[in-house]
Amino acid sequence: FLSRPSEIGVTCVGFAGGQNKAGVDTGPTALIDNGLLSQLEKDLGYTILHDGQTHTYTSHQPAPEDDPIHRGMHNPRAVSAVTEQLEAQVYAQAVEGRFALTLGGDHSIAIGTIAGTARAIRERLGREIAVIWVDAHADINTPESSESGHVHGMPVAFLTGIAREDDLKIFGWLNKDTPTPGSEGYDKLGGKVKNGGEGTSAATGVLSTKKLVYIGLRDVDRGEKEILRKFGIKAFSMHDIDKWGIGRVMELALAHIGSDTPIHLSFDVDALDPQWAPSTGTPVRGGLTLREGDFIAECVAETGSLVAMDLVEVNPSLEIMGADETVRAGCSLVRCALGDTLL
Ligand code: B3U
Ligand code: MN
Ligand code: MN
Repeated sequence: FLSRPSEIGVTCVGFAGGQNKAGVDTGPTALIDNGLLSQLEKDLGYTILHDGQTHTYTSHQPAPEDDPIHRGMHNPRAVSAVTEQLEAQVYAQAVEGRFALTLGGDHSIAIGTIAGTARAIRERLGREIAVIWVDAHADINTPESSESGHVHGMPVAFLTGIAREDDLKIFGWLNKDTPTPGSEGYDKLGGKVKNGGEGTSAATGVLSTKKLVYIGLRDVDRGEKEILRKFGIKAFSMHDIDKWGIGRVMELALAHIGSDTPIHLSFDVDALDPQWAPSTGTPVRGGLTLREGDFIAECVAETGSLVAMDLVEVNPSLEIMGADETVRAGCSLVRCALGDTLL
């Protein structure tokens, strides 16, 4: 139902405000300097559409003194403004039938990329997207469950509507079109209330909790585990990968999504073991090998249903010795997702 896109629309996001370590904003430049776009163009034959910029959205961001902590979140208005701009950019790529590739930046930017892909695919194909979230972390904290206040640990909660905000300047723009929790027929999380009874534990957001699959988890907060259980979200941890092998895990993950569903792959480079990707803000040992990471990307490419990808959390200023390795690993993941290693 989808033809292989011949064009890739690239968006580079130099944003670090979803966490507290400088340098992740230079991730896109490092990936491009390593030859990523020319590889996609020359070796894989794609047409690349890129404005040549790494966007910082500076003019859209409030001054720090105008962006106080809200519900424990750091820089909430800055993250909201950046992701709102990014949503429109990714939408504009995907609605034209281009593969939307976004290079980050910290993982808070996925609020914009996934919302943009979801809107474009709904409009272009009348379909809901599925998301494969590859990460050491679940990034599904609500502002209240988060211990850090870093929004890069919350994007999935806002996308699914598990976390909500009415203030348009603080992610309220995301759920303009979805029901307000607590309104008639909906419970406090926005879940549909059955004949006045209990909520169905289905939140309403731009992404359904049923169309989300995690791979690579190994550092999940207590509050996040509760959320995963409550909403019955499909997750393959490192334990599952050890037990079943990455081959079986990918079969199960893709079976959960179902064939012919447009897929957005959101890949946090910290899913890889620090042995292969040390230059990232929150490395966690016991992760994916480089081959397992590439294999995930290859399997998703093989479905022919991949419409968008994020590669995030490459921070070349951390572990300088390992920065090259991390950048090379990132480039490899993107190439694999675009079919490089398929014969
Ligand atoms: N779960 C923790 C840690 C974390 C999330 N994402 C990253 N780290 N990269 C949090 O801050 O919410
Ligand atoms: Mn992440
Ligand atoms: Mn992570």
